[in-house]
Amino acid sequence: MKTKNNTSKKTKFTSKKFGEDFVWGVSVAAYQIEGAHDKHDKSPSIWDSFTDQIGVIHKGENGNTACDFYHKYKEDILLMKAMNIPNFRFSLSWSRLLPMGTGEVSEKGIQFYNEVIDFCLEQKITPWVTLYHWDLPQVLQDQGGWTNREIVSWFENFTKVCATHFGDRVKHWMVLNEPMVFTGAGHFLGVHAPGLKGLKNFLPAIHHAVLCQAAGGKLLKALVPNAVIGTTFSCSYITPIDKKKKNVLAAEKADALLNRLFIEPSLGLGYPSAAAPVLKKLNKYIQPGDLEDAVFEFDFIGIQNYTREVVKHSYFVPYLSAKIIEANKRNVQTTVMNWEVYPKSIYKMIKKFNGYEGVKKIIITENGAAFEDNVANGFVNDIERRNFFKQYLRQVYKAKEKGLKIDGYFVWTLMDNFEWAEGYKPRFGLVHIDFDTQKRIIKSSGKWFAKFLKS
Ligand code: PNW
Repeated sequence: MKTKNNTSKKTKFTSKKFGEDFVWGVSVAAYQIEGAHDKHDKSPSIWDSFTDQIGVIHKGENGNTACDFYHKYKEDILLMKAMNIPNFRFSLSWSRLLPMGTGEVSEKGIQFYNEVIDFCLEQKITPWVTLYHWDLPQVLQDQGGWTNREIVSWFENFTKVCATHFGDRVKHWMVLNEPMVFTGAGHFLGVHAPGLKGLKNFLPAIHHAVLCQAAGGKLLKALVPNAVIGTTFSCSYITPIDKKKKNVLAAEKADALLNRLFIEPSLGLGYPSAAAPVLKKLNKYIQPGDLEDAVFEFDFIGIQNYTREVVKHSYFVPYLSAKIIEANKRNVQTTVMNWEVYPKSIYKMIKKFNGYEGVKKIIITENGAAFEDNVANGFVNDIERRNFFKQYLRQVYKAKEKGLKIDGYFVWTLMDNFEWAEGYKPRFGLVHIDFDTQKRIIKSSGKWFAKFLKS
């Protein structure tokens, strides 16, 4: 018995195994947690307007109050502290800082983020700031938003405001959160704000996001001394349903769109239009010099992985002739999002991004899972989520052991929050929130993570 215990102790899987320099943290986003949607000077963002529409969000929910982080940020930062979490990734609400989108800065907005940043630093938690996590000011949407090339100068102005007000204390920055999701879901499928559809919205939004990604990076570099600058990408391991040539080609197309579209122009590789010919239509929006301007040497790339996708050829999907086979049709373990639990996906993605010569560091800036949680006697025993983290982290460790670049891992997410079109149904948090009382309970996954980090 004794020897058995000793050996299991020796091989215990903890954060130590990843080395001293490995970065650990949790991620959140402004609209998903802050609430206070019209407090002080804040103007509506596209998510405020989108959630006002009927029939677009699960149960008609919205982020008006969300986790009330605006008022409860101290409690939440102390919860992080209690869980031994050393890094906190959050985003800035553009319409809180610049209610008119451009022009005059809101002092109240600046004050709120100053307080959050200062309280993090007091607690020895390092702030990692995402400039844009999907909540464009509605006033800018009224002028075309991401489809208007003017967005580049609006975004530069916003970046300048953030860099000059917070850059003295914030050294870790990410320019965009998952441009594929806000362009694809927001400007092609119409299921996220601003609810636009079709190539005429999708293509210009893609190109302008690519320009902003680099423009934001360059400005941060110029304005923030010693800044560590990244940007983040969603990514999923893509496999064809079988080895038939048409399905393999369909999978390559999906890979080009979902995994390569936004990183490759930043590395000077242009758009992956050979694999996804529909992207040739981007030429209409590309002006001379744009592909050079799209290049920026990021200090790190943030990759956000949850699942894999299985793809097959389909004549019925316009432009792509490829379709994703939903997880609930494949007889696999799924989450509340109907995403397959597939731990190897994170390893495959680390490997894929290691394949780009220009990528200097790779940090997992999001990974997590939504399961149904039950509160019993004040406890949430979320075994599935704990197992999810253990399995995915084993794969991250495998990448590290094999000598691949992998420099950090952030959990999505600190606490249950507003999950976009799915409302409050999917719970991704390490901390449970009762949205009626705003009471917080650290789940058993949160306690497990705290131990994993401390030991
Ligand atoms: C990310 N997909 O979105 C976002 O950055 C978060 O704000 C969000 O809450 C979290 O993941 C969980 O959904 C994604 O279809 C949206 O693969 C869609 C996908 C992945 C991530």
